[in-house]
Amino acid sequence: MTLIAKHSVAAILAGKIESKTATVGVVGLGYVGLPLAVEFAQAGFHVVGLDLDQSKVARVNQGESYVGDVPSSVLAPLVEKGLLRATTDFSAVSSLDSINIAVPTPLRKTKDPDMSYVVAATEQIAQYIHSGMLVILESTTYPGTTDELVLPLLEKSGLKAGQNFFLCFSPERVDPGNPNYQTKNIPKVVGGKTSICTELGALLYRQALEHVVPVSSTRVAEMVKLLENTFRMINIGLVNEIAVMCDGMGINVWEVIEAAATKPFGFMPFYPGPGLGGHCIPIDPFYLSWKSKQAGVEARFIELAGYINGQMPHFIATKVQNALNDAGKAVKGSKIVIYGVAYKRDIDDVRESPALDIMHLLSKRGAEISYVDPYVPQVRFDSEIVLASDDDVVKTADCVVIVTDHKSFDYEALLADAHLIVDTRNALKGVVSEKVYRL
Ligand code: SAJ
Repeated sequence: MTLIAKHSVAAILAGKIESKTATVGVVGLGYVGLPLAVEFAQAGFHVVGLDLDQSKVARVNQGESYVGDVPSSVLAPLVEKGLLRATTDFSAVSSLDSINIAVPTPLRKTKDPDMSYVVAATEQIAQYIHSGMLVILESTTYPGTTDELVLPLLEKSGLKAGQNFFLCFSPERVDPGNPNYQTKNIPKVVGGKTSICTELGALLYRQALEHVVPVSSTRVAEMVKLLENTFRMINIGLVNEIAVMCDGMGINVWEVIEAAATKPFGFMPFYPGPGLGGHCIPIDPFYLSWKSKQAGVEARFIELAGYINGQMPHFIATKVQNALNDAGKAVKGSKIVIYGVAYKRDIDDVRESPALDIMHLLSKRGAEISYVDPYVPQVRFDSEIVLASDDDVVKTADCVVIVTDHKSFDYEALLADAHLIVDTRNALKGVVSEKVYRL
């Protein structure tokens, strides 16, 4: 805190933060931004949420949540008390003392980072930024983004980072639907352009969150998140390769992993599956490999794991083909039901879901495809909208492929009704039956 005390502009902002008289902004009211805005409002700050989507803005101002982790019963009182409001009008930035940017950072088809959302939000902020503001980027991105992309755009205002405005990066670690860890109790890493920036970022988060982890720079903070999710992606790739090995050797990989997981140290179980879905794990590591290539370092683990994970839908399609062949049938003309299309169990998100790849591969081989998923009423598949079927479709199917093991599925009924099952998630753990094939 001594650094701040010596810096008049920083000291004024620190005083506003500590007295909760600071007005806090959040750009991007999605599964990251809305919970964060709510935490700041619950801490007593006046919060302004900014989003391009008028319907999101309207729903927030009506106290109606559209994010599973934020109950409307929590949101509505904050709106009613005037602690939280939303707008599409970025001129509101001129009245803010701090602003967190939580907008998407997708990949282009070429696996290059798409920074267009970050640039658009930053350019809007740059129009209204004023002396004494704290800007924190939260969107997952490559190391160097804050210093090389965001900082210059903001300094076009004539202000100087670290002198009359403050700039940090803080990775979002939101895990939608996680019953144990939510925004308030997930440790929050934050790194600033300067030490004073870091101290101010940490001070702001400490008003609302339980555990703050300051680091020495924005690049360290950016790299922390990429290490976390690259670690996950590569270990999933490893266990998928182990599964393919076990398949070739006639070994039950699920039993192997379960037994290995009894090791009380030095091992962490990951599980094979039909491929890698979601908007984090398949995406984030390629932000790292893209940037490291620029530094002249090949990210070989990432590329290899990406290849292996990307091959899993093909492996599953071939397993389905072989199972049908064992029953004297061809894929062509067979009725195949995909059981579960969300990218992981008990959620409704189908982004990057391997189920869509498997459906495409089997359809290309001439199968008649339908799907069952209580969380997903319809999907866009091969440029058509396909509606979910109900369970009855199982009885007349030639093969059912369990791709996402929702807990709500009745696996006993499935086992009774289906003629042939390919289980990619060990949902039928321990079941021994000629009609059950597993990864
Ligand atoms: N998957 C496997 N095998 C595994 C684990 C996951 O095949 O052992 C697959 C899933 O089926 C899914 C994909 O990988 O298709 C991603 O699954 P995920 O469990 O990693 O879930 P995500 O994508 O929601 O990841 C988020 C991440 N959270 C953040 O980035 C803040 C991740 O860091 C978390 O570790 C993860 O949630 C979590 O633990 O739930």
